This record gives sequence, structure tokens and C-alpha cells, in this order.
Amino acid sequence: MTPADPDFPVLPAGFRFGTATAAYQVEGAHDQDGRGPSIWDTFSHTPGRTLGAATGDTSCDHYHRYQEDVALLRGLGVDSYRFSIAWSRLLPRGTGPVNPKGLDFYDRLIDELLAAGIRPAVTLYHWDLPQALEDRGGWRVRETAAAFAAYAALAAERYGDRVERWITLNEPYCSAFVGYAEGRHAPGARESGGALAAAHHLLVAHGLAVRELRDAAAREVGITLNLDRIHAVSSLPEDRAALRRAEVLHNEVWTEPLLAGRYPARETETWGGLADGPWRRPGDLELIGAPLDFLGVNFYRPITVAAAPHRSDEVEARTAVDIGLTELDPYGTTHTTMGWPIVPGALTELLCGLHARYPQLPPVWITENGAAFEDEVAPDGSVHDTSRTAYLHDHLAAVADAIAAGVDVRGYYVWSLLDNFEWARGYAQRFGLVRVDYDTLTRTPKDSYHWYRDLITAHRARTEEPAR
Ligand code: IFM
Repeated sequence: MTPADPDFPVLPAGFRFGTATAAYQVEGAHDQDGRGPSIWDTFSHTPGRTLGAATGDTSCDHYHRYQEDVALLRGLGVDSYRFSIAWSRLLPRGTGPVNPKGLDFYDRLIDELLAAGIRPAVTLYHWDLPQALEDRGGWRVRETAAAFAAYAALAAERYGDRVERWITLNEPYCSAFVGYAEGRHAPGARESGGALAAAHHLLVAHGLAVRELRDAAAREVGITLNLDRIHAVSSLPEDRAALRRAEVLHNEVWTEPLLAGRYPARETETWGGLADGPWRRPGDLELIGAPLDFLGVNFYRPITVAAAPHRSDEVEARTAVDIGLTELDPYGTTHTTMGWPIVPGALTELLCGLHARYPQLPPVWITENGAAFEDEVAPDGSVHDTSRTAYLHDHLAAVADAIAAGVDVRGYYVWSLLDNFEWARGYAQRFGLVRVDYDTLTRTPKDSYHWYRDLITAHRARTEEPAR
């Protein structure tokens, strides 16, 4: 594929392109200008939690280099940039005194973006809970949802005049289940009841924040979910039952309350007596299910499940949350360095499935999609990341197929603008359109960056939108 290739995916006029990052993954400056510690500071500083004992202390140093990064965005010609606010930069203890220098940083970033003609899309929570709130119970307790609402109100009041799109939560699945049940993410807990309470309180937090954002006349309000296209490894009854449990765990815990105002029909089959926990209160479903302007969908790969224990060792198996299922990898396809199979058609299927199931589905934005590969740096410093370009091409084509099938998809954000801190996997996974040398913090656009820039330019020319 070359820039002049007529094989660029064809997307409709008005379709928007962007890139995404998250505060803890790129900002660094973890203890500067009054920022308070988050659960990811604590977790990454705990021995054995992250690959190579990596932390976000410096990361890409975006906090100091944001102007250079906005210049990279401008060079790409993107319409929008999705970033997250570090809650503990604004409110170092999660509640209480506001940190003016933290507020100022996002003012500067937003103004720099607007001056470059790029519309800010803000995620309020991308996993970095203030540690002070975790010390009081974290997402296990309802008070954290109230604290989140107050933080959302503060951010909306300060930035609402300039932010185009607000995302309350990023991938609450990971916050609740990877953080409180599997323990692979901060805060590193392994509690099934705690994880279900966390899932519910995250949804309540979303609903309360939506109210605050509406009160502040925020422009577009939504949430981002990492939804999965899931298959059963066989049609045996036990594997089909495992599929139903996996659908509840990965998708329906979120989509049913948010998009249909109900709890998942098969939740008892999945969680047993824990399903209807005391954390649920009358009125919560109405709060959580308030109409949204958009649904953000993050997609990377499909998954296949079987009843645990699986009967064969022919495929790699992984057991996550303990609900009697095993995740398998029977995909005879190439994988990214995350070990994720590359199956673009699964994105089309996922989007079409949502469209068919939820009559109230709001417009969809693909708020993350991208791939980590072993990038090789050529002697002249360039990075010929053809695998990443092919991945992005094929997934954008999958989005185009979903649109052709009737799904209202408005835009697409590449994950990520920069190579960055990939959570428990440290700095070993490179997702960026731009390479970051972690010794010098030098940024080098990869071939995929140039490809994406040319795609956006070609799209604007074809749809007769003004070039940037
Ligand atoms: O890096 C993460 C991001 O923070 C959330 N979505 C998935 C990405 C890749 O793992």
C-alpha cells in the first residue's frame, strides 16, 4: 500500500479521523505541579506488577512536550484528538482542594489543539483513580461515584466551552474486572464481589457524570466500552453456555443497563447469587440508562471461549475472571505482539450485532483501534511498519462495511498517537503512529503516520471537504 494507492477504505462524507492517548500512559510528570498519586502510581511502583518494573513517572513526557505532540497531530491532519484528564492532577486527593496548576495544564493543551484546528475529545476516567479514593474503598464503594460526579462537574465547568466530545469512562470492563478480579491492573485486587460492586459503581458514576455534563451544557456526551465479538469453540452445550456467560461478562454488564435500561437477563447463570448485589439501588437503571449522544467502541481482536477446563491443549488457553470459562486462541492468523489475532471482519460483526440488538443505539465512534508490532528502526531512523498500516487499513475497511450495512459510525481514533506505557506490559508494546525513543524522548513518525495522513487528505479531497 502506498499513499497514492486507490485502495484506501472509502468512508462517507463527514466521517472524522483522530488519534487517542491516555494521561497515565503519556504524560509523565507524575509528581509535578501538585498532581496527587493515582492507583497506577502505587501499582507500578509495587515490585512485580509491571514488566521490567516500568512506571509512568516519565513515560513520553507529554506534560512538557504537548506542543510538539500537537504539532504532530496537526501534521497528520486529524479532526480530533482524544486524551484523558488525570483526575488527581485536578483534585490531588480525588475530592477536596482543587489544584490550579493541573487545571491550567489542560487549558494549555486544549487551547493548543484548537489553535491547530483540532477538536478535543476528553475522557474523564482512563483507569487512574486517585489513590486517596482507593484508600477509602475505591470503586467498591458508592462514594467514589459521587466523587467522580463532582470531578466531572469541575472539568465540564472549566473546559466545556471548548471540548467537543466527553467520554465519561474508558473501558470500565478493565477497571472493574482486570483491576478488582484478575488483579493484573491497578489496584491489583482479586475479589469477585468487589469487582461486581465496582462494575455497578462505575456505571452509577457514569450516570451521575452524564447529569453533571448535561447541566453544564456539554456538547456531546458518551462512554467508551471495549466490547468483544465472542465465539464458542464448539457447538457443544457446555461451550455455548460458556459463550453466554462470556457475553454477560464482556458486553452485557455494560450494554444492557446503558442501552436498554435493564440488567443482563442471564446474569444469574453467570454470577450466581452475586448478580443482584446490595450495591444496586432503586433508580439506578434510570440513571445509568439516560440517553447518550454517542457510544465509543474500542476494538482490537475477537475472542473464543470454551467451558473450563477445556478438553484439549491444542490451543493456547487463558482463564480470566472465574466464571467457568476459558479463553482460547484457535485463530490460524497472524497476531500482534500483544498476542491478539488479527481478524478485521470481527469488527464489522460486532458493530452490526450492536445495531441489530439495540434499537436505541446512538451514533458510534470507534474510540480506539490499533496494533502493537515489533517496530524496526532503519539505519536512517525511519520505521517501515507495514503490518500496522495493513491492520489500520483493514479495520477501517471493516468500519466502512458496517456503515454500508446500516450502522451509524461517525469516526475513528487510532490507538495511539505515540508509543507509550502499556500498563502491566510496560514499554514493550509499541502501538504508536509515532515512535518514541524512551532514552531521548525523541519522536519519529512511522510510515503508518504518513499513510494515515495521506488517507485523511485523500478522504477530504474525495468528499470535497476543505483540506487542512
Ligand atoms: O493501551 C490500551 C488503552 O489504554 C485502553 N485500550 C486498549 C489499549 C491497548 O491495550
